[in-house]
Amino acid sequence: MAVLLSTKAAAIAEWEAALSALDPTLVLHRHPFAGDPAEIEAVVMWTGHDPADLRRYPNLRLIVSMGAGVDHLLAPPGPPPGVPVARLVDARLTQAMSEWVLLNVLRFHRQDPDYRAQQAGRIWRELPAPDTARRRIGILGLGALGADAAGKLAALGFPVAGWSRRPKSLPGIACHHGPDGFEAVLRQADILVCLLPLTPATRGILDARAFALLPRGAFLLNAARGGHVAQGDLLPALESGQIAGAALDVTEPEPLPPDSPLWTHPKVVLTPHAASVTIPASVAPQVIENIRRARAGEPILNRVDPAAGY
Ligand code: NDP
Ligand code: OXD
Repeated sequence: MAVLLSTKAAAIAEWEAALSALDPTLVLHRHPFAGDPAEIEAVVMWTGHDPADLRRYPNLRLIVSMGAGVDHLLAPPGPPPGVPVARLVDARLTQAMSEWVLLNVLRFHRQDPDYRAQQAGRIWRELPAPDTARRRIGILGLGALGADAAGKLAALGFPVAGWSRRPKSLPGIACHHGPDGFEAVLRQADILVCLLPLTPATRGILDARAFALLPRGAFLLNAARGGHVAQGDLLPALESGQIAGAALDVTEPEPLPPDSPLWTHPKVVLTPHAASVTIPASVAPQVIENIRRARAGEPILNRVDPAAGY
């Protein structure tokens, strides 16, 4: 029985090395697999792999995402019914995302775009000093990533409110949930951070209505998925000043097309889906453990609920 790996050409050798180092007996194949489909018992995959391909393997017992997100593998027709899907929860993935969030919260909080513009014009002028205790942060998604970022921002002294699907309690964070909670978080978010999974319930959630709920001149950070932002609503919100600046790590589509106005927009900071990149050696132990569990019929770690979409 074998494991099928499916990711970018540049990353596949690193995945093979990380998994083989922990279990040299593991038989690994690369996608696309031309052998007998009955051989494949687990698929470890990233984007670019058509989920319909998962139906080809009659002995499949486990599907693993190579990232925290699973929208790519839950896309229609979805995984074969009954086959467990696992995602990654990893300390290094979490740490890297919190670094990206802190970098961009501080960038806007400390008026870095304005100071860079002043520098370009050789202008030596002090702007009004920012007040951390009054810069309210809203975090959409209080899961592995959102909860960590929220805690680190609160530790810096920012007032932090967060939003989840189900009720939640996190020390030092004003936790909200459900539709009323969404509005409550947005109404007071001077800086809004999106760390939601992309599901049918969250696609397009950052639209003109949501932007209008924000305090005028709010900043937006999106490191979740490009599909959370309603295409066409962001630019007008930036142009009107309702949103004063945006840091985007994700777009739809990716890569961002060369003619997108976001590339050169003075209020937009872009990174190429690089906020938090999976390190195969760091996550290999949980992947190997899940393969062992799938073989033994034991509960899978970080199992995804396909009905909830994450
Ligand atoms: P988790 O599953 O741990 O957390 C998801 C959070 O979102 C939970 O708090 C969940 O609520 C909440 N949520 C889900 N649906 C809704 C909804 N309909 N309404 C309100 N809240 C909702 O995910 P992670 O924190 O690990 O990752 C989040 C996302 O970040 C990933 O799905 C991925 O898309 C993105 N990501 C991006 C990376 C990058 O480099 N740009 C890297 C890694 C991840 P509840 O707590 O109630 O379940
Ligand atoms: C992930 C990602 O979901 O890198 O892990 O986007």
